[in-house]
Amino acid sequence: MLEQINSPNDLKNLTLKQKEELAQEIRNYILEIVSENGGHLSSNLGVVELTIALHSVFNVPEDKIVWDVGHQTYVHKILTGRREELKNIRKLNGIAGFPKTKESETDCFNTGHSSTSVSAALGMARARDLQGKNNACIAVIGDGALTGGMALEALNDAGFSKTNITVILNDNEMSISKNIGGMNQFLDKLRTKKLYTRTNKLIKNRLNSIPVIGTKMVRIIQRVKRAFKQLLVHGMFFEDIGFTYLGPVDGHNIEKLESILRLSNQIEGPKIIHVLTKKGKGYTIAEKNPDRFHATSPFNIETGEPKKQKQDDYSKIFGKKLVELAKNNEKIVAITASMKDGTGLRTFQKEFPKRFFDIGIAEQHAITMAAGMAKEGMIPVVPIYSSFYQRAYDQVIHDVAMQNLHVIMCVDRAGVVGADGETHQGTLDMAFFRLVPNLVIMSPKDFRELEDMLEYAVKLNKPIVIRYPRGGEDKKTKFEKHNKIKLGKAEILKRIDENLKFKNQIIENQTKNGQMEKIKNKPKLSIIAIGKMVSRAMNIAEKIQDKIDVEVINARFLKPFDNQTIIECIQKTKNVVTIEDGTIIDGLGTTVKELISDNKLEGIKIECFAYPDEFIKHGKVEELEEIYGLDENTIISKIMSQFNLN
Ligand SMILES: Cc1ncc(C[n+]2csc(CCOP(=O)(O)OP(=O)(O)O)c2C)c(N)n1
Repeated sequence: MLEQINSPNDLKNLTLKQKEELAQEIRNYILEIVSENGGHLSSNLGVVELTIALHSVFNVPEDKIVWDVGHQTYVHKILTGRREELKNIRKLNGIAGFPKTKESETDCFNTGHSSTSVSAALGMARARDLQGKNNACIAVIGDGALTGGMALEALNDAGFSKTNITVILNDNEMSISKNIGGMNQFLDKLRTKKLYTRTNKLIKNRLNSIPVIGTKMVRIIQRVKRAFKQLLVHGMFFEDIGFTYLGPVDGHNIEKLESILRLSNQIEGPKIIHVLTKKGKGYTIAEKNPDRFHATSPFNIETGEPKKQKQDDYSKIFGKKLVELAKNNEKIVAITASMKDGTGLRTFQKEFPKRFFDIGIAEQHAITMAAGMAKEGMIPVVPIYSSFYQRAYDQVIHDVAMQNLHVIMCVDRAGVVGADGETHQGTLDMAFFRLVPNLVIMSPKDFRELEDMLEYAVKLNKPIVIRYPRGGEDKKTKFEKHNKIKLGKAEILKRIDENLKFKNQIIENQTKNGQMEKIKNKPKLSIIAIGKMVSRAMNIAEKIQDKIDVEVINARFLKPFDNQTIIECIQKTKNVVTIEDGTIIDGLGTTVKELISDNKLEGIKIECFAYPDEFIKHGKVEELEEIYGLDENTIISKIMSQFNLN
């Protein structure tokens, strides 16, 4: 069946039984691919029937379906002509793991960050109305994403707008972990209202028995239905803010789904369809552990065990150290925006349940709430992925930094993260945080330095950013020395041998024509790096030190920056290279360049290695580093040619 589906049109003539068979084939196909490549599993297994029903009833690309977060679009990609391409999903030059407008016209809007779908679909609906068109505009949003402020802002506007928009609430009671919050409690009331469902069934049967439904009839039904609902569910929030609520409907029953979608098509104005699904549906191991299989590395299908054993990573080290610090300091609290596992807070939650707060996918709220807690004497620690910190930028400025509050903002997944691609790359945080007055910004070179920085941050009564990458330490460099952290002080890891400076050293270098050339005085170079790039700088220094006198400086702090140490180094060597895993704009390189020009340092050559001013595509981190010239070999060869030593 799967082989025959090359576009949504191929779906439209299938019988119900064929669609059910297709659903099973799609599940197996996704399971095979994700177990090989890694990726988002349980959310995709949960929306197979929903996606089939949507594409059976609606016509993309004319009708617009906006997928919130977009991690659950593998089925959509299969049904919209990308079945074969799915084998290379998330790989370099393969299709993306999220919807991309440039990939297919059936992906009507890029997503990746949560809770944007209702705003985007409402925008499209309003554009449609202004242009006199009549296509459907649909947002598919999870109950997790519904905890995000943006989704609630959009519902507020959409309900009032009276325009034709359909919100499909894909309710599996899970965010990545168990969903939380008042909205979840409210949905719980709806989930369990059997009578409510019966009312809907009644209406649906009535509607199904009428071949063409007149608008007047629909209006009457809507009125009756609303009256029923008000009786059955106290404070029917969605209806009260202007939506027609339909459901709940079994999200694994294609027939029921199609009929409720058709019904919604007949109803004017904003509609919300409450669809109940099971995360991981059809793969028992994922059904039992939906959070573990939300996003997974390659695994064995029979056992569910990962193919490669997980190594320690920065998030885990952060979590462990925080628990240790919290044991001795009752003021420490931890806040997560629905990412307790990803950010390493699971043990903290177990050990200190009262001091742990999962506040939903609501980064903005997380930061302002942290500011409130800090104002009243607690020490909030808020690990959020770099790209999701973008959401909370104003809160960092307005609520934390401006009031100079002691909030420890841990920027996890900083730098390039790999397969999740452009929406998830954390290359912008140094640039956008550097602009903010009062912030202290630091980044550790290894696990041990992260622990030291965290310990230091707990004592430092200031707004603090600590950024660290996805994954583990660089195995090639083992740092023996760990100098004490001092505010705004860099660490010199490798010094130029001062004695050698005056020896007229002669080294031999093979030139192209085979002659031996003698070079007097080795050139000198300062390599300044920050965070994970410090170990790269050390590896590079090892490899070039017999041709160049190198010193390596671990900047540690982007702000306050160690102007004095850096100026001293630069003046000695006159040649500088900076290496960072962030954008070229406004990070470490820019800081050093500004230092050179502000202090009118003359005769200095500087080359900055960083990501270009563009959105970084998906692929393995090592592949992307090579493409963007941040790998060891490219940096070495550029340094060599700078000194004509190639
Ligand atoms: C702004 C933002 N914060 C965090 C995330 C990480 N994230 C990806 S999916 C997800 C859970 C989404 O839950 P839900 O919307 O219910 O979808 P489900 O996976 O359950 O289908 C989270 C927290 C994100 N994508 N965007």
